[in-house]
Amino acid sequence: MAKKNQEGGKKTKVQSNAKLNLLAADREVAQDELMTTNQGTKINDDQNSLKAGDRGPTLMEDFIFREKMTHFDHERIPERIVHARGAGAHGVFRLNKSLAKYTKAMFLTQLNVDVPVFVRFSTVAGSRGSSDLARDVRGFAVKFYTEEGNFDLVGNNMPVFFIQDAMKFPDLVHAVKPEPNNEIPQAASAHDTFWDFISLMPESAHMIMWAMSDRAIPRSYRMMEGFGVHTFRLINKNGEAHFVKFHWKPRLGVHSVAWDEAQIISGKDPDFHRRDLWEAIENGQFPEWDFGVQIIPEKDEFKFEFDLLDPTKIVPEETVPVQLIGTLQLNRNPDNFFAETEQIAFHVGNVVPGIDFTNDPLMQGRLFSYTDTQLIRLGGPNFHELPINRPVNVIHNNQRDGYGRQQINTGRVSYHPNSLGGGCPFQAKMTQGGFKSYAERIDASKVRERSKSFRDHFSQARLFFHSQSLPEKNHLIDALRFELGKVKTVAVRERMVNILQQIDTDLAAAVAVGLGLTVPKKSAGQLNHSVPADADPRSYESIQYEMSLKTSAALSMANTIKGSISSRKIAVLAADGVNGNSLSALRQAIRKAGGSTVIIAPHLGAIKTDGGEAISVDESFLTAASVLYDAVYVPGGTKSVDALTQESNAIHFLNQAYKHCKVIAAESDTLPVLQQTYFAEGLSSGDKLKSDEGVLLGTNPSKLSKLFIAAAGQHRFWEREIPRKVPA
Ligand code: HDE
Repeated sequence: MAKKNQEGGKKTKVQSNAKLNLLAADREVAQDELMTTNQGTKINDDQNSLKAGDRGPTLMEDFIFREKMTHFDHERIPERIVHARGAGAHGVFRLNKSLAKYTKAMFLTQLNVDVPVFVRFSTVAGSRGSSDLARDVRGFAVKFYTEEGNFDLVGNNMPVFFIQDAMKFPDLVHAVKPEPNNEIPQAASAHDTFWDFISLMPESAHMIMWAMSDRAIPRSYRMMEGFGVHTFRLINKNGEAHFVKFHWKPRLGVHSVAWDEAQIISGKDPDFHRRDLWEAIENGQFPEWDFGVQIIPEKDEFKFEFDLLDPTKIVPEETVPVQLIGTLQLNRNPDNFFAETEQIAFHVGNVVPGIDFTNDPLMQGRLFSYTDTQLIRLGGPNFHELPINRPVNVIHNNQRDGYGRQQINTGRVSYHPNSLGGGCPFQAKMTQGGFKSYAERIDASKVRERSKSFRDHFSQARLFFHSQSLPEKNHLIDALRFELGKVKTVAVRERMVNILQQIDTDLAAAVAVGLGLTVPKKSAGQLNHSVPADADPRSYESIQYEMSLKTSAALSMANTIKGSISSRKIAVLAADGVNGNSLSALRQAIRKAGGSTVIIAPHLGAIKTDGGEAISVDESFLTAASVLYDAVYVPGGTKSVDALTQESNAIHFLNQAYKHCKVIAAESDTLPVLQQTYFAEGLSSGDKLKSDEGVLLGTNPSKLSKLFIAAAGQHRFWEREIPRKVPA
């Protein structure tokens, strides 16, 4: 098991190749094999069913046809009720700072051990075939196959949730899903039932800020943060507990697309995120995240202005810093989407010794829901035997039988205690790694209540809004105007404006203007709208705190990691006669910086450079669209410039890239092309585009490509939108 780490010379313990390559034994690789039925009978003709005469009826006895058709008829399983649309990948987790002081979990204490993981990213509301780019929360679920059993961190890309008690989850999901009479709209929260519910749930105010922010339209799964959301517990060897919040921090930073762009991508490439993850891994550009923890001693439980058990609250990073303790790398695509990504079954209750739960009422409900959902989705109690769900350690217990049982248990003993089976399997003592629940003391009356400490609904929503940059605030306001604009019931819009007013008056006013509403006067801590007759008034009176923290830098994507174009896709617009020297220098520079270029031309096949070299074309203007790329470069060359000037799709491409605040660089002889765009109309040679460092015009191609790469590393120039002159 122990092997020398070649690079560092350090001893690296690896969980054996067989374990890392989790599914190796179950992967079928067809190699010169003959076709058989599921019973092993070799098939001689897979083209024709058995008939009474070549023009006669098909015969019932055709077991080959019947087996094939029956299997096909049963190929679909129920999709997940939420998070149906997703994509996943295999990888490894490696710890670089031991948490032994806080937990006995081996995977959080043993350094340099490669723990296999499978990660599934998802949207929440849409069906399995819906677009990746819906405005939605993203699931970020990680299964750690540790030596002590599976630990599932079933998180999201947003650190809080809409509701505080699991009892409300079916209502939330019914409200956001397509409306049941006509099943419209697909994968969208912009409709009456969702906002009706939200407008009556002040506790969702904080989550709404996140869901209406650009976090809900990520550029890539690889550029999202992940959060465990709930407060968990870590338990150390001495049985001492600490509270913990889990975080994933993407090495590529947190980046998003524009809402208009997201909607176009949904049509041009609804698999955009799935494809992006797949291609990055195939290209060896393995996505990576740092794993972080916020640790809080038990004695500090009541030190905060909010309740640690309330899943609509964050613990600000300024209050409790995130310690980075390990890395996650995704490095292998699944072999089979269904067998792995579809059949993986996560469960918040899959924990290992050293990790335990808290009384967060949302978490408590999840502890029931996940197994329950797998039973119907995966057809019985043996879903843990599916290769993707099996732990890497061996399992022994007295559970038997059930649909689809794989394991062949031997012997006659399936009970405990027993003497006939020698007492096996034995219960594990704590010294042998047996799981023992944290003995939290509980002395309380049985009540259907929510703690008063859960009643502050707006102060963290305000903290989030105030922490956003100006472009981010504008996007959030636009998103609310869009979503509520799609709501037809005026009373619902009005109620939402009232909720927003509790968060921030300017925010409420800006949204109200877009909806043609006036903002009523604010009355402290009370919503101005009527609540349902049978409502519990306590849900509607919010105890208003002013958080001592006014802004948190960690909440704004403007402060994220920037500066690299690693794995970014650069569109190069070219035609016959393109300047071959500058094109090849550009491509080399971009490759060196970790990005890739896609040549987009008026036709597929190849184009000839001014020096006669044939360059193969990746996409035509018909198959490509500006929204699918991170930045655009237009190399010079007289003939190419002439052709692009005539190509209206090339002009549209540039206009759209500009609208979405992307970096555009053009060599100076391409001026006639730029002059056709709305943003550089009237530009004459020698002019510089005013006040926008994201649009570059240059005479010296090598200098220009350097400036271009540096600018593209900034991702977007959102400030471009601030004068609000960018057309819709
Ligand atoms: Fe889930 N959730 N959830 N959820 N959830 C499911 O489990 C549920 C919640 C999350 O890629 C379901 O296997 C309840 C919070 C992810 O397979 C279901 C409540 C968070 C995934 C379920 C919540 C999540 C799910 C549907 C409120 C972030 C996809 C299919 C009490 C911390 C995992 C399934 C994957 C999936 C129930 C709230 C994350 C029905 C009852 C909060 C990432 O069991």
